[in-house]
Amino acid sequence: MTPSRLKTQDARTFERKWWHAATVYQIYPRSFCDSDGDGIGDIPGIISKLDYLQSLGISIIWLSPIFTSPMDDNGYDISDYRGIAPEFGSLADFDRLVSEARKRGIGILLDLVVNHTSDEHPWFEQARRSRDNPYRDYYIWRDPSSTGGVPNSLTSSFGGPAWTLDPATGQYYLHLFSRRQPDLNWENPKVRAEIYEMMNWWLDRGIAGFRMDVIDLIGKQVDAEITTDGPHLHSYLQEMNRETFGSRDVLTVGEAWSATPAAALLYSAHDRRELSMVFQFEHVTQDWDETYGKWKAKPFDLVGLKAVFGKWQLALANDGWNSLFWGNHDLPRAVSRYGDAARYHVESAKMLATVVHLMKGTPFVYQGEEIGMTNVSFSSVEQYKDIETLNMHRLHVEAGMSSEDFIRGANESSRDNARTPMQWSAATNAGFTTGSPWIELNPNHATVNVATQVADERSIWNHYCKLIGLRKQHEVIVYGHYQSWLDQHPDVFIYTRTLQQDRLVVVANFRPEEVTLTIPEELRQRGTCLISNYNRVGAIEENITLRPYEAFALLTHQTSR
Ligand code: TEU
Repeated sequence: MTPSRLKTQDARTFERKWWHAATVYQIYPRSFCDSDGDGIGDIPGIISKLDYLQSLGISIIWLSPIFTSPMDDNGYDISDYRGIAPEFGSLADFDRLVSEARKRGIGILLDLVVNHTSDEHPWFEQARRSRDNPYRDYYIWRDPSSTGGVPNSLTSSFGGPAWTLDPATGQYYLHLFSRRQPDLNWENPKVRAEIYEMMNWWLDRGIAGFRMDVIDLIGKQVDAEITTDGPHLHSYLQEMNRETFGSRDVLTVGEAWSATPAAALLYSAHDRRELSMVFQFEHVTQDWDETYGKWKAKPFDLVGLKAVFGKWQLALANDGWNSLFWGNHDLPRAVSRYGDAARYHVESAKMLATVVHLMKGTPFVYQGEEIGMTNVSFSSVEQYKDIETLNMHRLHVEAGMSSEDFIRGANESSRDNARTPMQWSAATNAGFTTGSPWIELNPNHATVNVATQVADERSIWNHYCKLIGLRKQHEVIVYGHYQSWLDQHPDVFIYTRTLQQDRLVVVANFRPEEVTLTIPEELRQRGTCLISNYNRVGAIEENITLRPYEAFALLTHQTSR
């Protein structure tokens, strides 16, 4: 069954890649497993959980940054690209992680944060010494405006201007994130050469590829106030591909908040020689407010959400590749956001997993999602640790909002929702640490934890195992053509995947109540029920009643249809 190219019902043939049938698991090292009792997760802790990850069935770990860092942004501010942060372990620990993971058929994806460094990186420490320092041009400096203020109106993602004055040299430097994350100057060929050399150094250690932080920003044109999709972006990525991973069989995932389907094809089309895929957020931002973004979400709109998923599935049907996910370390917990964690925790978590895992693309599971971990319910700002949340709290309170109102919103949208410690068991601190955790645990670890779910055949965890396994068994899940049905239905998501004689029908109810609907004639069929979060068996009839958050997938072989 494995010719290297596969004719699908989509117009073009796909060259098979090892990561097409793989599932990625994202680890946020600080919050995953602490082996030495300092309250912070570490690499030996991750190694101790590799058997667990192997039993889940994943093939790749995306490790959020583990490099030396003052941790202003939990490691997304790197001060030594070749060093491991001491709280996470040593380079020897990292090498052991790569080899132990490989023994279990798991590759390690490193988080490449090269839009910016830490202000403690030696390059920046040099650069700020004088205007004629050889490292000055590694960063982006501008004179004050004619009125003595910031050079222009670019703002930081974490609030406030993107410029900070360096008093010693009298110029401003650019930082699209915190002032402790100065942006590198990608227009400087020396910067690019240093980065490529560093990437090759890690590739030579046997990693499986890179997730590339905010890669859509590296082509920026500061004076024109263009940050995303700058004119040199794709030529830099083609150069990077040539100079580093292009000759190696690795996976590269670019984080691109700005990506449209057309842009995604520029990054990931087969002949472009750039990246394997982008991680784009249109489904995530679909219900964000135009002005206040995630801090003010609009009511959930399934019709809009289905349209976004469908648009991406079709746009990359013949070339390029999709990443599939609900959450990551920057986003709230999926079951809290899209499901009903209070009344239908298990049902809604399984439904959400079913919907994204059976689409075309590579699924990403964010740590704890496989047991349905939920958002926090913090009541004071001191419980929050995330720089973005703390900055936004200060700015909103300065603008007149009460701290309580802000926290109510943050409990739904803060990045810390995803960063509470992994819930391994019902033991003290959920088995995450024997010390005092760097951020409070979610008290529901008494009931929501790995130990309980691994032992329970009907758990969310076992549902994820099944979905990850199905992708390895059924080519229709990997390569089948996507088509959506009943696009205007406000409660139910139905799509089919078709490959040669096989057709998979996926049906999901997004509501906490029963929904009855009439199934289009073409979809009425008998088949094998591959997965279900209730006890659905193998038939879809004219009238069907879906239970709250019910989801199932039926596979039919054409001759039996
Ligand atoms: O995120 C990019 C980014 O744009 C986010 O900060 C986003 O604005 C925010 O999370 C929305 O709430 C990447 C990393 O994933 C993030 O953790 C880092 O803080 C950021 O880059 C800077 O490196």
